[in-house]
Amino acid sequence: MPDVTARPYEFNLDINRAALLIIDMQRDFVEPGGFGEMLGNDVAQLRPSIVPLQALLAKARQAGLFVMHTREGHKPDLSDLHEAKRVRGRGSKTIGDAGPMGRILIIGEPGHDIIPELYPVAGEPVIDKPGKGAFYNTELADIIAEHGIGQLIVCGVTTEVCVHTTVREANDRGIDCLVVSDCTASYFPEFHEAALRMVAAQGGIFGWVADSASVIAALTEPAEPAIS
Ligand code: TIU
Repeated sequence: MPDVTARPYEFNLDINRAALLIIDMQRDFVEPGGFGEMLGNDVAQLRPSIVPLQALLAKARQAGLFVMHTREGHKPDLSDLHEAKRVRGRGSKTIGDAGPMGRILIIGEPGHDIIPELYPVAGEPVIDKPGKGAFYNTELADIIAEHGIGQLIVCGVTTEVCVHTTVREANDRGIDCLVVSDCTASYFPEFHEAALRMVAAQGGIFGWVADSASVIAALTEPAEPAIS
C-alpha cells in the first residue's frame, strides 16, 4: 500500500490494520430542526463534507477497508445524559425535547440516525456514544482490539468537537489518526481550519491530515506484487 500524501509528512497506510471511522454524520447535526440547529448553528456549513465522504466511503468499501460509524445520542430515559450536558447552552429546547425529527439526540428517533447518503451497510459497526469522544462509555476500544486496528482514517462532524475529541482519545491509546480535511466539517469554517492545523502541528502532535483525493489514490493502488 503506498503512502498517503499528508501533513506533516506521509502517512504509512496499512490497510490490514486500518479502519475508516465516520463520526456522527447524523440528521441531528446535518439537517435543519435537529441538535445542531438547536445549538444556534447554520447546518448548511456541514453539507460540503457529504459528497467527498460518499466517494471515500465507496472506495474504502471497494478496497476492503474496515468501516465504522458513530452516533452521538442518549437513551430515551436519559439515564446516560449528564445534567451538565442537558442544561448547557441555556437554550429554550434541550436534549430529549420534541423536535421536527423526533426527540432531539435520542437513540431510535429519526434525527438521531445517520444521513441516507452515508448509511451503514451490514458488517459496519455503528457505535452509539453519549459523549463527544468515541471512546467514552462505548465499545470502540474493544472493537479496535478485536480487529487489530492501529490506524484510523477519521471523517465526520464536527472537526473541532467530536472529531478532535476522538482523535485525541485515540492518540493517547497509541493509534495513528489520519484526519481527512474535506470529509470533516465545522459550523465555523475558521475552527475547521484551526482544528486541522492543530492535529498536524508540532510534527503531528495528534496525527496526520490529508485530503480525500490522497486517501483514495492510496486505496486505488494495486497491492504489492507477491515475490515469486
Ligand atoms: N456542537 C458541535 O459542534 N458538535 C457536537 O455537539 N457534536 C459533534 O461534534 N458530533
